[in-house]
Amino acid sequence: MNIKTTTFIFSTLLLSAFLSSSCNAQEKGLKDVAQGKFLIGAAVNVNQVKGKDPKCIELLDKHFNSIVAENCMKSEEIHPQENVYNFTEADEFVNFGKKHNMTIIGHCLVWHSQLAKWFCVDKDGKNVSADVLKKRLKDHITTIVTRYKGQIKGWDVVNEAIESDGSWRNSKFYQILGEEFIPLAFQYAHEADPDAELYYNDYGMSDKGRRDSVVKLVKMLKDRGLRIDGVGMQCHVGLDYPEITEFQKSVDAFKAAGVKIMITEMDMSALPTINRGANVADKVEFEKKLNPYPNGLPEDVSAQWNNRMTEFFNLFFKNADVITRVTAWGVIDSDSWKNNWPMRGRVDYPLWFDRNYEPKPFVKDLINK
Ligand code: 9MR
Repeated sequence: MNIKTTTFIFSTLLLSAFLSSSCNAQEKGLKDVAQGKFLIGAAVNVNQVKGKDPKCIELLDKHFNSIVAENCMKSEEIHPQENVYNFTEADEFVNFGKKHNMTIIGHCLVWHSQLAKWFCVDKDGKNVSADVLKKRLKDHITTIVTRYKGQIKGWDVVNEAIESDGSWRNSKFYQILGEEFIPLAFQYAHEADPDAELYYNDYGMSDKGRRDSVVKLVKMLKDRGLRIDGVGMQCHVGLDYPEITEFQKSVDAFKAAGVKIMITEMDMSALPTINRGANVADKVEFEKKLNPYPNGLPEDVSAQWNNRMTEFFNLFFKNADVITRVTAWGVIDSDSWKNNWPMRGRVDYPLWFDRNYEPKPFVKDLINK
């Protein structure tokens, strides 16, 4: 072999090694970056589950290893009348998760919002008695959890029962059963599937009042010998709230209370903040000045958004001993509920992938690190 041929073979080998390593780098998804640390989840909607958005499914396969039902398991959808369950979409969701090798999360068994109209009232619209509500809660939880036993890894058992100041939300469940509805819900869920993980899930979890009350709630459930595996920190955040240090304080507090933490509904609005919570009922009228980027996010705002996402992910990785899942509340920007809340018709940029299915810069940075 002459020197020319040797050089040629050597350069070809080098080039193919380079190409294959750069291909591998491109093939890596977020879930690979978080491998061994936490799951990467996404809330999916019925269109995605039905395969109507194939590009979105590609993203799910590449970057995610967990899914949660955005809407189809809420009582209004799955249990619209006392004696009527509608499992079609929830079944499709679970089958989709199994087909795509996802860890499947159920959301949510007890929530004051999107509550089936019949659930807490009698035929005259008056609150039912405590005994009637207990029976309805038990039937609801037992039927749903039993149906998906062994297929759903964990359930958001109770969603959003605590206000920002730490007081109990004055929901119909609370009005009728007091705080007892929470241990009852955890008990019924555990009886229906003893192997399922059980979570309390809420937004605004870095608010001190809510943080302290969630810790008390976890202790109360544990003191009674009930199962609670984790606390879901929804993480619907904005460019100017919450302070990352306050978020860390809540992570520390929940860790000290002896539960796992899941970041369950992450999105970050890039628009001016109107409302710091995530209460679906809080709405305001459309105003043009509060929809400043209808045709795309300016570079400086995008940079600010990506830097702050990186800060959040740094926090997640730093606390990977206790954070077991990080779930985005949707896949691409156009899917997000934030485009319509708290003001209908805004164009927001809150998710990890843009309207063209492209990863945002912070995602690319995480993957190429
Ligand atoms: O993203 C969900 C949106 O499509 C629904 O219209 C709304 C009401 O059911 O719920 C949204 O999801 C909420 C989640 O279930 C609980 N935490 C707050 C989320 C955003 O509102």
